[in-house]
Amino acid sequence: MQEKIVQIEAQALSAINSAENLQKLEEVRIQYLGKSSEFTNILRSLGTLSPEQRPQVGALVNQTKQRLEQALNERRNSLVKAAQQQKISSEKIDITLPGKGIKRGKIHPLTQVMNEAKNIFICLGYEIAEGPDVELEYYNFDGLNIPPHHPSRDMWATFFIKDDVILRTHTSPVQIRVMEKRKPPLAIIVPGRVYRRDSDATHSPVFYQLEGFLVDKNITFGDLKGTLTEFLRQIFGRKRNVRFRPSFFPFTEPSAEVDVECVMCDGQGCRLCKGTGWLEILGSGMIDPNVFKGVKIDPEKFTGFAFGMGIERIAMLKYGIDNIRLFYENDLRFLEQF
Ligand code: FA5
Repeated sequence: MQEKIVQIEAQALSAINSAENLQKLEEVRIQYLGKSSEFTNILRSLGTLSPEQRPQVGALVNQTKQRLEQALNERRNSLVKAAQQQKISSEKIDITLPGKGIKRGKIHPLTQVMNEAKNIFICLGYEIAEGPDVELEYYNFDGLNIPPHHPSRDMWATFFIKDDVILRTHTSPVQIRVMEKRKPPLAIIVPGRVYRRDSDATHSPVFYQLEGFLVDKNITFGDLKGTLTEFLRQIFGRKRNVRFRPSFFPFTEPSAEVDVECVMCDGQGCRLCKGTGWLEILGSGMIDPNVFKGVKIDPEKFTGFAFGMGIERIAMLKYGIDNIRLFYENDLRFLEQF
């Protein structure tokens, strides 16, 4: 009996030491110390031994069992450690690898151009005023000498919200809002978003305008021409040709549109300028006496000029961009160039 126990212990120890993972080790434990193992059978059969043998064999069985349990524990610990070690080395992160850089944001090209335009006028002594995007029909049209049902309303393809409330089609309504409250001398610019039912390579349904107006005694068309020419020279450089072309706006008389030589084709004619060699960027004129009368400013005493320019058009000309939609698609490959 004793010999058998010694033999089982030797076999069990070798099985324990060669178990290569925790599952195998558990199988070894069940095989040698489990309920139906040879060892348990020996314990069960102790009763059949003589009274002299029983304590000796019993003690041997207990000591062997303790040694095997200790061997199992040691092997278990070393297998757990090895598994941890392997996990650590397989999940190792190389902290010396270069990380993903955080991209720096940039100011949108339209904001850049708007800021540049605003700064030029601020340096000329103008102050900034603002008005609402959702505007009363009165300020967008009637106050600007455009009565209801007058055909000139067709110049602005309007988005209506309800009968007398619209999305403003230009920044000119702010002229009326300011002149209702304040009296000349006035030198004001109005940056803002405007809306029209309009869409092609040079027209967007939402776009930015910068309005400006100067009202004082003895303001002439010469002041208008001088101011806008200086502005355009600062924006486009002294060499690019600019032309003033007679035009019509119900709120100015006389009126002029200002074109800048197309930068894509240098005036030769291309898709962007529709073959004309020129791109229209602003409307302007001397404020109509009817507008002054509506805001209780005496047109006999005061005169003034006003202008409204499209910021997208200026940006397209400055950077040689032939489609207005590029400004609104949020494509980083485009935006990162500015
Ligand atoms: C006006 O909006 C007048 N309020 C301008 C004005 C102000 C005239 C004060 C006289 C006195 P117009 O509709 O032409 O005018 O628009 C002015 C400029 O906005 C155009 O020259 C053009 O540069 C730009 N623009 C017009 N429609 C669009 C559009 N759909 N998308 C982008 N830019 C546009």
